[in-house]
Amino acid sequence: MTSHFAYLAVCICVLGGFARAEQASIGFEGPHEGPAPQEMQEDGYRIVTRNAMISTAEKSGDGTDGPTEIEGTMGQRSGIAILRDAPFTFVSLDWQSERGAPAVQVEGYLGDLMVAGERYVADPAQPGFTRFDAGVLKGQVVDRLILYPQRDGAGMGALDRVILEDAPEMPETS
Ligand SMILES: [Ca+2]
Repeated sequence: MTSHFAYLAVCICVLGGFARAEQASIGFEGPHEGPAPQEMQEDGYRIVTRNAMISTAEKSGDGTDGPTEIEGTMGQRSGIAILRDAPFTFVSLDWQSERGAPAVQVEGYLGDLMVAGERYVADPAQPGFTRFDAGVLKGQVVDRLILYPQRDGAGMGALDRVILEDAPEMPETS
């Protein structure tokens, strides 16, 4: 019996070593309605916020990864940083218009270097969240992502379900 268990353990380790890069979905779940905590944790990532608000199902939350969503603070420049020591890539985010055609700016960094940035605009005619796939940031290895969700007189948006993936062991040098 013991040897069988040992064999099984070896198989699991080998399979784990060849497993596909794992994805995480950041859903901003846990905090209560109101100002977002300055720092929170989810799926092994640190989330650091500035001027951000949590909206829950009790109010307007209708998120795509759990009922809670995150938004900017009305009329202020808001920032949401998602980071961890192990590098990762940005896959997609869900963004919706609550008024107007709000933009969310996404910037990816590796160390002090900004790798790339892109901007998504939610269509006011589209009800609910729209999934926006990474464009120039697709496949780019980063260790920090900073999101700037718009919420002002010109456009109000809500953010949820930020999908991140483990970076490949050997980054491509194309
Ligand atoms: Ca959520």
